[in-house]
Amino acid sequence: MDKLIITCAISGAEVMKEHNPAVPYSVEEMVEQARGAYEAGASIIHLHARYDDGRPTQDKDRYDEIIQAIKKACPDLIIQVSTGGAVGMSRQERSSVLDLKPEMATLDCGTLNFGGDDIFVNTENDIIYFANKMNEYHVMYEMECFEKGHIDMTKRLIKKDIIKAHYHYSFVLGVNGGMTGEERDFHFLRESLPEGATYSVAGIGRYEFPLADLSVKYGGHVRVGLEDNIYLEKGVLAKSNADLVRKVVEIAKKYNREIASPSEARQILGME
Ligand code: KMH
Ligand code: ZN
Repeated sequence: MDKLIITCAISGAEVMKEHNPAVPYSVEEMVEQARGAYEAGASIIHLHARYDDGRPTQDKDRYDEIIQAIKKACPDLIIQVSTGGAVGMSRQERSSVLDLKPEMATLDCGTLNFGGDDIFVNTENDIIYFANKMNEYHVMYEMECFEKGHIDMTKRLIKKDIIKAHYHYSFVLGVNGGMTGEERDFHFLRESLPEGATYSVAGIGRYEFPLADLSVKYGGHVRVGLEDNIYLEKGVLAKSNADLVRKVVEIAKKYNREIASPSEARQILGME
């Protein structure tokens, strides 16, 4: 089995300090949370930029400021920027961060309800647009799939040579409007992947650690972080993103799975 790649989604676009005071907004807070996650065992940071007042933004200058500051603190950490942004943002707004030619970015592979009246829109043409831009800029993409139809979409785009190897997926499960994160959902998705693909799981809310456990056990990778879940255990808020990463490291010990460094993560994902 490959070593375990832990991704930490430190900020998100929806979760606020009112939900958990550790959610970072300022550049300094982003660095503090990224460094803590890295020192705890994360090799990838999934990043949504925020303004100091907490508003999510896809402004590339703000991203640049945050990325440079994190790189200064943790030079080898892999920074995966979000091209999902926040619900309601346009394709152009979401993709402008790619002009920075980041090392890695998310590629959201389908539309879904996103709680209440919200819809997270990713049409086929959106996906093609993002994939083409990432191919042009040599950005490694992680394909976010919120349900099985999204994997099927990637397979169609692989056949058309729009999505290119190495195929790395993230199953984001438990969104209110997407697929749940029960054990059978996990097996259905991983058995549906194309040959040679790697995958990570991101369980939302109560699904975070049960899914992490399954993925560690079956050779997948894991994403945790305040974007996805604010609790260390039922009723106990995580004090930091690092708290959540440390819990995955404990799960890995249970299965004798070693943790990948950023450089090992790059090798596993075919990035170098
Ligand atoms: N904030 C969600 C609407 C991604 O980062 O690529 C979308 C999201 C996915 O978080
Ligand atoms: Zn995200």
